[in-house]
Amino acid sequence: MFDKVVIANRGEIALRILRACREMGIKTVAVHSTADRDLKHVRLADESVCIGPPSSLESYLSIPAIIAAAEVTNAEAIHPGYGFLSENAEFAEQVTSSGFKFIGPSADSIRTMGDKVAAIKAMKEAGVPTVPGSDGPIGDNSEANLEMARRIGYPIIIKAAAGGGGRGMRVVHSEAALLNAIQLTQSEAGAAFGNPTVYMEKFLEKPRHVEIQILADSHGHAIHLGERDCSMQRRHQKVVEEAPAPGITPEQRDFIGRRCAEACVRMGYEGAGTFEFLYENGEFYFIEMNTRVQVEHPVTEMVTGVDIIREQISIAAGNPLRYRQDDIVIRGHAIECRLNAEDSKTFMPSPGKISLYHAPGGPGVRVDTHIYSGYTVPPHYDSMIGKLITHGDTRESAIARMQGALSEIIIDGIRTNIDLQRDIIADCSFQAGGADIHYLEKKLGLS
Ligand code: MV4
Repeated sequence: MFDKVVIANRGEIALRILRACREMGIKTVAVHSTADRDLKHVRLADESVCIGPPSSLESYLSIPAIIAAAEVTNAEAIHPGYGFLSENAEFAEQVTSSGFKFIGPSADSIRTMGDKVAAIKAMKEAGVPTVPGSDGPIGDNSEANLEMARRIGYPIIIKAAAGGGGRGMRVVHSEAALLNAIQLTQSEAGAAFGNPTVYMEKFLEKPRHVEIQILADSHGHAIHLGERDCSMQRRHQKVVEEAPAPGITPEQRDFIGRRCAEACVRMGYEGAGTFEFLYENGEFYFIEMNTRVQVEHPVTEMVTGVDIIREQISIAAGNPLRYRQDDIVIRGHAIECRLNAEDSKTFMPSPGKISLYHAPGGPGVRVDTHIYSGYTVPPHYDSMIGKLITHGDTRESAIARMQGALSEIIIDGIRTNIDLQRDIIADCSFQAGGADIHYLEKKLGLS
């Protein structure tokens, strides 16, 4: 096992990684900006290195600063967390060529999945169901493009190959709008990503976002940990996630999960990963793969008992997976509410000093957060300040525990989205389960 790991991230995920390292007997190095000296994990880490000014570009996104921190502390491996450099193939490559282990998949895997056209091609070859579409980049033959859209059927969606996570897409409802939409999306993609390649898919109008968590080791073994439903979102930011996804049968889970695990083995994928699907009328359609650990990983941990961060580290150290597929049993139900330092109604960020924090607790309540009374939320980074996760034998029990936790929690001094979360968990459609990806935005538009 590694002797020492650099945690190349901040906030709650840095603390989560530190906790996994501590349990594994691994020493930790916290790297932080000048705005983050008071982060909880910086205090708890064995060592800390200030890597730059508040601006992410000069700190958490600075490849040389992070590699230098690994060098001066004699660390063996670097965990990128999520966001920042976690899906940057160049970073993975430089970490490796500098003699450190990148805790994540190979640079090649990251690069392939970053190209959505290449990712979809790999999935089709592996037998993972995809959205009917162009099955490759759109060319410059207008007649052929019109014919392709006609065959797929309107509405269609044009997506940038280098996009993802909601960036670089355009829905087209009629033939009259197609050619212009292709051109526009191409030039936007060229400007935003330096790659004008676009592709076409059937636009699914009321899908749910259901994703499969996988783990794959460096010995050709891969397993899936079931699915999460992340449909409750606003502007491509997830707000509430849960596992398992309401209404998914064990047979469906087994079928789609095994396809994903098999795809990992085929591609030589190593580490944790998430296959994102749109789910509509009982069918799964692959859209993207994430090659990092995700914010919402705790709901999967709560229903499987698998420590995903621990497995990431163990896999990177070259160990075989400690689980076979038959060892994985989905037990009960888990829900996660993201806690953001933002106004519950306007969604404006609300950094500042937390004058008072009282954590909720009790059976089946997990709080992943770095905040404490007296902590100041800096204005320079994402507004997520933590996650409230509840687990119960049934979905109803997980909901009841979430309502209890949301009524107990106190965060004073800044504005938070706790009122919004109370509202969502009490919502009839949320309670019924299975709301689609547009539900929350519609609800907010009305209220
Ligand atoms: C789609 C779609 C409907 N049909 N693709 C948005 C984020 C990116 N990951 C893919 N996205 C979508 N792709 C087809 N063929 C609808 C969305 C979409 C969406 C997907 C997941 C979660 C929230 C979403 C919000 C709006 C649109």
